[in-house]
Amino acid sequence: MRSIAGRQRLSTARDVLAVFTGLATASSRRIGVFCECRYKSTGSAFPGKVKLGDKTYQKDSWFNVPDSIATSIDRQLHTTNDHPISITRSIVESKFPAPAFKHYHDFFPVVSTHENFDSLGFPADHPGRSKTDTYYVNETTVLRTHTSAHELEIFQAKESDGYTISADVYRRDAIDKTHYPIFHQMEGARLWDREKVAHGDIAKAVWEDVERLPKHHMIVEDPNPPTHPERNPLQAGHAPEEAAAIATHLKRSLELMVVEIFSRAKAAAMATNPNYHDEPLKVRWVEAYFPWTSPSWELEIYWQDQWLEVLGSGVVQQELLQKAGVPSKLGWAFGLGLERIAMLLFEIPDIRLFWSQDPRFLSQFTGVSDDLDTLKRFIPFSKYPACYKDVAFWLPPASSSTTSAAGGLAPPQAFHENDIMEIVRNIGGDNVEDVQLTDEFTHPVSGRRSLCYRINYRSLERTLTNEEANRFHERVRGELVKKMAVELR
Ligand code: FA5
Ligand code: MG
Repeated sequence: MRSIAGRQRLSTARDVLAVFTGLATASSRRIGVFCECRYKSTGSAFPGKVKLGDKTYQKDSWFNVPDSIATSIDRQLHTTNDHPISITRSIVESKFPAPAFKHYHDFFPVVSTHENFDSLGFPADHPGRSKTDTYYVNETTVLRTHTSAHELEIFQAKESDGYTISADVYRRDAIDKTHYPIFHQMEGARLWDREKVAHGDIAKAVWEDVERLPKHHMIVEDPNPPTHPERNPLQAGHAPEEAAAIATHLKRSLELMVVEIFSRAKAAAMATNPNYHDEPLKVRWVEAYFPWTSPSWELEIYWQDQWLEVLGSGVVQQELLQKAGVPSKLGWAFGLGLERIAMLLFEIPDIRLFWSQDPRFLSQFTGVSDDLDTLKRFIPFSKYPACYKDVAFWLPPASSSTTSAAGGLAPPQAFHENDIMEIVRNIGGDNVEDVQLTDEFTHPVSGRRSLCYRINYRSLERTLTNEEANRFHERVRGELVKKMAVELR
């Protein structure tokens, strides 16, 4: 496991990949080096230009955006009428109402490394910057990996006390039912100005706003102290009662959002089954770390037998607000995964479904954008058979250490599991449900490592024949040899 050094615990092994844990390690630096020299994307070859949306960019040797990603930029699911991502966005936005909150939807996904990383205080060697985790257009231009890329400019614009931004974001990531290389986030923030609140008393002003928020009866596990000197420090310049008030406002606001989602989910379930009996909700706050917030937390919800992380959040670093030219303001920010919330709301079992153009999927949401009260739970149209195929290989001697979604570490030329994920995605597309490491082994004499991955080929829309799955699998095996120099076993 990549060391998380007590800063953050992770709900699922996959979330260890979360690139924003802020813990740069020696290994992660090496991952970047490995990828630069060893891994080539299947996107159009460098040099030249690439068209993304309606803009054209100069590529360089950093370019690693596959065609399947480039061509999905135009989809904009978060603003597509009657799409479950857009419906979920509207419901979440309704809990952050105007005039305190302004809602932004149309920030373009190609941003500078300064916006995505530097402006937020990501260290130069942060793993999130590596080509194994991020899609680069060129050395200084990326597909944003999170909506926080726009925090600085919105704070600078000073258009409102609070805002939400919803947008498509891009990450090279694991393949499973809750991770997808394009997904949608909603960022939110709320600031208070020392120069505008009565007597400069931020804590009092925030507590008054907390009192104005509705109460709820959801049970939330939150054993965390408001701040912790090592794990979740109070910022210099913040009084403990200010941080505590801001944290309470942040957590209550987000809990009310969760209550809204689950009330709507329950109403939808009862509309089809009046005897529907829901399980008690399990929700918890856990300490986290982001370079631009402190203290920080993530919110997790127990779903389908595991803790699902739905958002990251915290008290905004004063340094960021100073950079934005608003040093007298203090407040909170969060970023949530809209797919994860939509999966809870509609009971959508697999994240790939959001990209489906199948009328059996899309027609289930017709009319809901105009009347959210007509929302119904998703009814799966079919479950087609799984087709499991294994691929086992020796890593090349120089990269017999791995680093992976689940951590792991890495002398020179480690390979990264995300490179495998991308090869599989580029070949199998949405016909791949899941890719899991099932076995690993180090030869006692040679020290070489062998890995075995199990790929589940399963379409959401039809039964794949064994021949089709075999064809995908043969190509995957070939590309692993060609691009990663593995020796198949
Ligand atoms: C962030 O992206 C931070 N920008 C959130 C933040 C904003 C923190 C503002 C503080 C202040 P994280 O990497 O944990 O954090 O992602 C946020 C959420 O995006 C996750 O909780 C999860 O719900 C969702 N998410 C992350 N990766 C994926 C993925 N591959 N597929 C679908 N959803 C994902
Ligand atoms: Mg996270």
